[in-house]
Amino acid sequence: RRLPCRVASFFLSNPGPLMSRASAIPSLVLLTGAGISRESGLDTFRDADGVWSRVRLEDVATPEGFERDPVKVHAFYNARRHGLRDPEVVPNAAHLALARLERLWPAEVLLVTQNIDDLHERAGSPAPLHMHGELLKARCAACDAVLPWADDLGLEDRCPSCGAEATLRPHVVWFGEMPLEMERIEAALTACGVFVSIGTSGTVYPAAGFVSLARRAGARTVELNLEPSHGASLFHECHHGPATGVVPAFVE
Ligand code: BV8
Repeated sequence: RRLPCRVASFFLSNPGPLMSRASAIPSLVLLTGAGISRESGLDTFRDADGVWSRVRLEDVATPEGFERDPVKVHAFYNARRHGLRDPEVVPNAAHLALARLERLWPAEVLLVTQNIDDLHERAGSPAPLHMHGELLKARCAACDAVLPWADDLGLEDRCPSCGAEATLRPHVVWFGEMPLEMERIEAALTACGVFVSIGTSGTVYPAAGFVSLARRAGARTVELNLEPSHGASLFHECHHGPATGVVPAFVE
């Protein structure tokens, strides 16, 4: 099995911990953000035309906002769910390139995404780790069951798992809530050989701190983004441009 030449030459020119480590821990950790889905037609958050230019995150992406006005939050996520089902919204060349890499090296690559869309899955990624949750899933606040968000599911509906009433919420990590699977992510970051951050502004923690964690542990760190992120100076290597250009170029 050969690593795609760009990635293989990267590993070979940076032997570091990766080449000396025969471990089950992923050698390559990928982190994606909203920028990777931009060319598929989904808005980013902090670009001029981004999600937070139209609605206050405090109102729709915090537990307090949900407490204050669950109908408004429900409408916000329903609109994004419907947007995701637009036939024009399909995985792009960047999603597909990462899926190819994962298929080539299933045990070596961990894909962590801040995104709550399903474009990595639809591109063929076997098991993206959605650290901020998933738009197409609901969670019961009473029994923690996670279930598909069927179109007709309403906040007043009973939980299909425990029967509790009006306990359903989006299975999404809001500000002030702990991202999912952090222990697994941190274990991979402190043992990987290469960390690649793709399409994220480096604004939101703890994801924005992953590059420092990986670098301190000896990994090579790479940023692939439209423009320098807030953390660009922390990376060993940066390639700036649209994801559909820089990601396949890096992977191939
Ligand atoms: C937590 C909901 C603690 C889902 C989101 C220090 C340490 C720890 C926490 C904090 C800290 N400082 C502050 C905090 C609190 C807070 C935070 O980080 N605030 C920020 C605003 C300062 N963090 C939290 O609250 C997190 N929780 O820390 O919990 C805790 C501890 C113990 C117990 C309990 C709790 C929770 C964070 C998750 C919040 N949820 N969203 C949803 O609705 O989607 S965050 C939101 O931002 C999205 O999830 C999004 O994924 C995420 C990151 O944004 P990006 O993906 O980077 O998108 P952005 O628009 O910013 O940038 C896009 C980039 O793409 C740009 O750079 C652009 O140039 C580029 N681009 C554009 N087009 C393209 C492109 N690139 C390539 N090609 C293109 N075509």
